[in-house]
Amino acid sequence: MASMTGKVGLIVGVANKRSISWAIAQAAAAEGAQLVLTHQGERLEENVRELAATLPESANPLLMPCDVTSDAEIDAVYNAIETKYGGVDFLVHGAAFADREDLAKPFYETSREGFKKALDISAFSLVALTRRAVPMMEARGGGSILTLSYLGAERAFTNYNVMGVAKAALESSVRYLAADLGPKNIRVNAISAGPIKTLAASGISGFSSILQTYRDRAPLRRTVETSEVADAAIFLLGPAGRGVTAEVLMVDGGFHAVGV
Ligand code: NAD
Ligand code: 0WE
Repeated sequence: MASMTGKVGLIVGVANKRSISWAIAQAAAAEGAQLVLTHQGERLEENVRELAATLPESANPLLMPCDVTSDAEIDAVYNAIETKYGGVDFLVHGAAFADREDLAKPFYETSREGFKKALDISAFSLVALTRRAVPMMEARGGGSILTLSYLGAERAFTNYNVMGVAKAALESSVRYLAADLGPKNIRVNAISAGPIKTLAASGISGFSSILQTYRDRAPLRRTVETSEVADAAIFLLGPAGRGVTAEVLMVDGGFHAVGV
């Protein structure tokens, strides 16, 4: 039987067909999960509606707007989940944002507002989404929470800047949430993915050369695809990952492990 049959998942961070969260949604649906997909504002609603229509019927998707900076929108998502499905079993957090100017100038020039915004959207939102999921997951005997990170949390990459600081906070949040929620059988993990040309990578100056560096140096001598991140996500979200929590799983072709 499919490994996620009867499970309900909330997936935050689908923008278009190239989104890592979309690959995870497709993989979870293929494993029999029912899905709630959120989109950031009306701008992305049509995109996500068209994508949701391509999911297998068993996914029975619910679409909701959710700007993760809004407690009211987050509350509305969980209220709708309670009404339609009675609860949630897993959460995929794939939202990240920093002002573009903060990804183009030296990190020491980051403004207070830019820092706050990047940390709010890219790190605190995991805490805000988890907080509301906990009672429902607990009532169902446990749950699994997954977020997406990047090696810039651990190393200083040119131009990644405040996003690296936000990813460091995100990865630390994974460990603290895992420590809190383990006794409730709720697991919390991250995947640190290698660079992939998604919307969040568009217009990043030098992104092509970052991709090429991974092709040149990663042990697998290539970059990773969203479907490969999704397969690792299914492991962490599903029954095969039942012994794993507080982990940051590198899905980057091994790039993180090598030096010069
Ligand atoms: P993407 O642009 O498809 O996804 C980013 C998502 O964040 C979008 O859906 C966007 O709508 C959402 N978002 C931004 N601000 C938001 C807000 N205020 N409220 C709600 N949603 C908001 O790009 P992606 O590459 O699939 O990114 C998904 C995750 O993967 C991000 O956390 C990113 O940091 C991480 N990641 C990406 C790469 C890469 O190279 N593409 C590598 C490692 C990790
Ligand atoms: O997490 C990311 C990107 C996140 C991101 C992207 C954007 C572009 C558009 C956050 N905020 C914004 N704001 C925008 O206005 N990645 C892991 C991909 C990425 O982004 C980089 C990278 C890599 C890798 C930026 C600089 C250097 C490397």
